Amino acid sequence: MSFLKRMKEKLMGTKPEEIEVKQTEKKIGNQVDDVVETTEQESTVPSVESSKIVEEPIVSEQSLQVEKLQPRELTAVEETTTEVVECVEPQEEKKTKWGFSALSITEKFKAGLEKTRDSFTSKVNDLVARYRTVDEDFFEELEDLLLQADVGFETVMELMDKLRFEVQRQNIKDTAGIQSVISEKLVEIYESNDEESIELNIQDGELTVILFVGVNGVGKTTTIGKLAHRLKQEGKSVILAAGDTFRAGAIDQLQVWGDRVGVEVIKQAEGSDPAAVMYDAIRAAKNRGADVLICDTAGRLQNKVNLMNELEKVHRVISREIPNAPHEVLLALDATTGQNALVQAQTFKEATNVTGIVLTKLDGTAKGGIVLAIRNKLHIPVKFVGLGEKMDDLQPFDTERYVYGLFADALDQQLAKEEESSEQ
Ligand SMILES: Nc1nc2c(ncn2[C@@H]2O[C@H](COP(=O)(O)OP(=O)(O)OP(=O)(O)O)[C@@H](O)[C@H]2O)c(=O)[nH]1
Ligand SMILES: [Mg+2]
Repeated sequence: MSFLKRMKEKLMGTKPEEIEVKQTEKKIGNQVDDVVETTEQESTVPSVESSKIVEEPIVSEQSLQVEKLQPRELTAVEETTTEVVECVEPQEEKKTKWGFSALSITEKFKAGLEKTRDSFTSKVNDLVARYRTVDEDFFEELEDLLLQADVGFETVMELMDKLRFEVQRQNIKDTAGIQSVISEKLVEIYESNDEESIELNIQDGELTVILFVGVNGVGKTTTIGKLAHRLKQEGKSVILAAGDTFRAGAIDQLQVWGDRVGVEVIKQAEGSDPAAVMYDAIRAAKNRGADVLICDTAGRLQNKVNLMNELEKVHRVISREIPNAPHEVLLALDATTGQNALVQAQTFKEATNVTGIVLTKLDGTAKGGIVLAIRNKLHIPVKFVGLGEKMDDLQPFDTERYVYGLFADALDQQLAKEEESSEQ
């Protein structure tokens, strides 16, 4: 079977783990009701905008925007809620374990990668149209395009070697259809590097602690809200810990997400010790018999020594209460910062034991190739990607869906051609 047919089957088909969810449909339905109720209470949620920004030294413009963006986000919740209801009801046979249809997740990747597709893929398409036959000049130009999309030097070199080999092996002369060969090789490269699972390390019957780290403005708090929503949809009880006691408004921002998703937020006054918040939160989570505790942290500790000290202290308090915790340390990286994200990752990797990466704002960059560079350079699995600002815009990273998102239209066309010629 051709690569495209296999891919189509995988993306559209009902996989075994997707069937499981049908049994929990009722639960998902109830939880959607919960979300609706939460939305109705939204007007009582304190607006983060009203909290003063007192901080001076490292307030970036980007983080100020976070506060300004709040009112717009609140309106988006209503849309999100409607969308969830729509997804849950009509397409039951395609339900995945997340409660969305298999097809709609693929479409989310496609929509989230639109900017990358518009820039990178359209250039590949132009190249294909200009060259027609595969030769060394074509390969060189393709190599440049891949480097511009932030795919990363090593990955590009590996891909080019594989492409040259495949073109020779299959005696491919025509550039038309090369997108499918590139896609196949990208999947191969990504999966061969995939030493660790992207599954969250969720403890069975015990409290799981997930710690979020990352510099300011990358999307930690937003991702925590989205992840809480996702876990709640899976039937887990979730508690949030407001460990960013440093930035003005950070606690309220997490509380807004807590109210929106319908989960409790454990917090203390601004300026208090984050380790003390973690201690309280673990106690509360244990008392309530919660399944997952997700901890927010401050993103302002640019200084490596401060960062190490603070993370070490938070870590110590958490593992004193639960020996194997935190079970996940997720590093949020902003895809729009390109190569800078790789530098940040390196710093955090030295400061703490990062177990996974959440690559946020993939929808906001034309250089979505960064996913591949991160995987290849850091050897830390990208566990989730942020494909938008809404509650259900956080998706587990999926190589096929990602690659499909990169080349969607070209692959659709090629598949249609393949299917047509196999019918004849
Ligand atoms: N388009 C898009 N925007 C996102 C995504 N994730 C987060 N954002 C936006 O990024 C901005 C910053 O997000 P926050 O969650 O406040 O970031 P943070 O890392 O908690 O920031 P600090 O608390 O300042 O350290 C917000 O406006 C979010 O809505 C995403 O996947 N896509
Ligand atoms: Mg935050």
